[in-house]
Amino acid sequence: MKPDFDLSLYLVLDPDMCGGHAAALRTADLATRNGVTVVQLRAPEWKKRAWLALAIELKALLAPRGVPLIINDHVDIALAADADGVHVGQKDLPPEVVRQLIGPDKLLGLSASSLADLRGADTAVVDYVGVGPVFPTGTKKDANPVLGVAKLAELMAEKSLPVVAIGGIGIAQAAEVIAAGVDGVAVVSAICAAADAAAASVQLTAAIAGAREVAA
Ligand code: TZP
Repeated sequence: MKPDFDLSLYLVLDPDMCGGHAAALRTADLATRNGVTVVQLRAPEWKKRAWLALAIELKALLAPRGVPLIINDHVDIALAADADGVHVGQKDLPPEVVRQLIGPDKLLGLSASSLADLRGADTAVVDYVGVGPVFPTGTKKDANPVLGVAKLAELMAEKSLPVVAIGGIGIAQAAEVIAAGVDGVAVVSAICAAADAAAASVQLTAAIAGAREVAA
C-alpha cells in the first residue's frame, strides 16, 4: 500500500549543503523532530554508492517517525534502499516509466515549471507535483525562470493533484504560497544552510500553520 503523506513541510536534503553524510543525517533528524513531514534526498554531485549509503541510513531514521523518504531521480537507489518514493524532473525518466519500475505502492513526484510541463506529462501516475522555482533561488543553478505566485496559481488550477511549491522559500514566502493554496512548501537552503536546522524547521512549521489558520 502507498504510504500516507503530508506535503506540509518538505525538506529537499542536499548533503553537500548540510556538510556531508553525517551532517545530512543530523539535519534530517533535527528537521523531522521539529515539523518536517517529507524528506527527499537530492545529491546531484554524488556517486551512487554514496547516495545508497545515506539513503539506507535515512530510511532507518525516518521510517519509525512515519516520515516518507523520497529519492530524487534514481529509481535504482530508491528500490535498493526501500525508499518510499521517487521524484523526477522533466529531463529524468518519464513518470509512466518510473511508475512501471517502482510499482503501485511507492510515491511518485514530478517537477513542473510551466503549464506545458504539466500538459505534456502523464500525471495520472503521479502522486504530487513540485512547482517552481516560485521565487529566485541560488540553490539550483539550472533552475527555470522564476514563476511568481500568480503563475503558481495557474499551474495549481491545471490539474487536481497535490502541489508543493519550491524555490527561494523562507518563512515569509512559505506563508505567501500556503495562502495561495498549495499543499506544502519544499525547501533546501532554508533548512540545510540554516545555522540551526531545528529552529528553522520550527519557524517554517509555525509560518505554515499560521497561514493555514488565516486562510481557513
Ligand atoms: N527545484 C526548483 S528550485 C530548487 C529545486 C531543487 C532549489 C530550491 O532551493 P532553495 O534553497 O529552497 O531555494
